[in-house]
Amino acid sequence: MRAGFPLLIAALAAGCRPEAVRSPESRHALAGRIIFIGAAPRDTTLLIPEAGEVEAHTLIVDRKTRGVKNAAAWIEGLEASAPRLPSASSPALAPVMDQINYTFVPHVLAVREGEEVRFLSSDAANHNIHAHALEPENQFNIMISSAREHRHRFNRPRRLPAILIGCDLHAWMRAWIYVFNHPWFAITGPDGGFEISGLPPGNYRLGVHHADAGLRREVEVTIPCLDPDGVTIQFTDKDLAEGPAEQ
Ligand SMILES: [Cu+2]
Repeated sequence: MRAGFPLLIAALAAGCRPEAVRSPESRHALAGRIIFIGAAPRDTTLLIPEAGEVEAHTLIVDRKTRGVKNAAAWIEGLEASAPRLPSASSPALAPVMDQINYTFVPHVLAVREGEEVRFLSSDAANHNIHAHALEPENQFNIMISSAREHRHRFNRPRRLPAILIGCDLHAWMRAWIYVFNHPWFAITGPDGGFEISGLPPGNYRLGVHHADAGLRREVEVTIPCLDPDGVTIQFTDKDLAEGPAEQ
């Protein structure tokens, strides 16, 4: 019973029952869901003359599940034991941010520090890619067309969780890139669900962030987690007060 009580408290705080302690070498997945209860923005699309109807960059809540998509979830406290990034990865496997119909696709991308990110354009129109960051090594501002691509390796932002990517030619075009110095992260799908795999047993902090809405939370989690639904992080309209995470 040495560590049983604190483990139990940490697990219950995140809505997750602790499982009997497994061997330190075992690896586990943490499932979770980010939901929003309250009045979310109603206008979730924009009508753009060049592009037609595009998704507005705002808090988008699934009506059925109340899930919040495009939020980042990550584990803190394991960075020191993170496996090294493979030095020679195929460009075909590199994370891609494309521009399709005047929209960055995906709207939110999460990568590892030092990993090569490919920026493409599938549009006939010219676009600009402007990375807004506090760190000079994470900044760039280039023109791009379907005839060329741009590659960049980001460092982990020191203060803010995500780097804002914009197109100066089309003000509604924006995206976010999260950069982590470990592999334990995920971006939520349309139902707000996420899964982070490969976690050794232990107590960690789970960070969650929605950049457009400025939602941010940290909770404690215990791995392994017996609950098949994992952790549920709930935000309400009171959490919207802080506004978007502009840089
Ligand atoms: Cu553009």
